[in-house]
Amino acid sequence: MINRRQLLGAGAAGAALVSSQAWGKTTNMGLPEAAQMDSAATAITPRPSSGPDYNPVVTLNGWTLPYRMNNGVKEFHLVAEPVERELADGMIAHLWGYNGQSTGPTIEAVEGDRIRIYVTNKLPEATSVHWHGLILPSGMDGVVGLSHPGIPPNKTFVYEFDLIKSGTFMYHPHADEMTQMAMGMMGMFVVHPKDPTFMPVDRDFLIMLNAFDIDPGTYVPRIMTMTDFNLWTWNSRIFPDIDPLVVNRGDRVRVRVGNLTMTNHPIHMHGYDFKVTCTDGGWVPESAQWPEVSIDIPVGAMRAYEFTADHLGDWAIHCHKSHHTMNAMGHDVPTFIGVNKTELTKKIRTFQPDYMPMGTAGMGDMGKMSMELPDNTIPMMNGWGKHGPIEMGGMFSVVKVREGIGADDYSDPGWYENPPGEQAYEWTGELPEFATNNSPKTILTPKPTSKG
Ligand SMILES: [Cu+2]
Repeated sequence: MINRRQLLGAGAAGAALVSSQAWGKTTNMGLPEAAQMDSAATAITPRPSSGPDYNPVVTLNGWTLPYRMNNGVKEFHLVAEPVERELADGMIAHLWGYNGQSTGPTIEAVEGDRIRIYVTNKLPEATSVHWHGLILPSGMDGVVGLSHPGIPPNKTFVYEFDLIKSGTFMYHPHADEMTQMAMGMMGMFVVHPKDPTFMPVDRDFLIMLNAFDIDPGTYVPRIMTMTDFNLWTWNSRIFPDIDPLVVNRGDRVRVRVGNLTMTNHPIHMHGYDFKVTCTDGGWVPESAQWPEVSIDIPVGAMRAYEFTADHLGDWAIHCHKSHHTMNAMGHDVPTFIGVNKTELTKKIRTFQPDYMPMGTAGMGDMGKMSMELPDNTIPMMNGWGKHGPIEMGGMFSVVKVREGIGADDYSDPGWYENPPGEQAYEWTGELPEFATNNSPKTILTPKPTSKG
């Protein structure tokens, strides 16, 4: 059976083959084939075999849109359409997206490219595509009524412009925006620097922050919700089914995070400090890069940060708003901490035998419970780690730094095995031998602080 990685690889190889053939001179080619993706697995794009060299990004639980060359122009075909997206194993959402998925595929190209993007509208209403952050002619900017008329259902419009700067950008409709974005229409747009030696990294991860309000047992997001969403997602995926960020020790790593939700998200990564190196406005010069361990991603913005992966381990990466690491929760539940519900529980169980009292000792127990759930939903927090329930959902994943991970290997290496003496332990009255002897332990050396 061909897996998705091979399929995508074949697609990209096909595109390269097309570009090297004589019909590059043809000026009257038909629409490029619209690639479709039927899976929410992370698809790894191979490094380009022709044209300018770059290190493709890794869109967690996403993929990159294939292209073809037509007379020196890089051509893409986006199809705006209703899609079924697996937000987590066993939970499907009926969304609007692009080419079979929401979020849409990542568009990758190179600074200096001329690109032509065909946008076919298979939605029941008009749409458009705004290229957030890109510098382009006014009429290509995708604001319905202002830049050009809306793309009617069953029509295809063509956007064409030069990519004059590198960086991380986004795309989304600028037509009935509230509905179309609440339904999941968005994607990332990466323009690689023409000079492959400009700020190179070994691993380049991409996360689009998005959010949905889908009642348990239903499939379609509530589009009128303004702030009280119940599913906080990365690339339309919730923990524990967001793929880990797999990294080889010593790798230079970039994480690009775009935010098209209705609120800000402070993204916090454990185990490291990092430098903010890019916004959707452009690259941050080295002298102006600042250190962080959490980076707030404002609404309608992108932040990229970089670090060198020299600390082995399993490191949490998550939104620091604690409600954003929960799945499908209601917010109108009273607090029961310190309340003895024993008598009440007995009474309720006379007519509702499955009733469970919630939250009398906090909510941590929810991670261990297996309650009967409505159709098409998943527990609030059900990620399990090596040492028990992680008690997280939503916007959470794990940066897994290991020794000896191959350059193109992003497969999950499993849980980190803490070396002896490097895991918190229960006090039993005296220190264990590893704490009292002088055997070597991991010594963390502070980095020299930069002057100024
Ligand atoms: Cu958040």
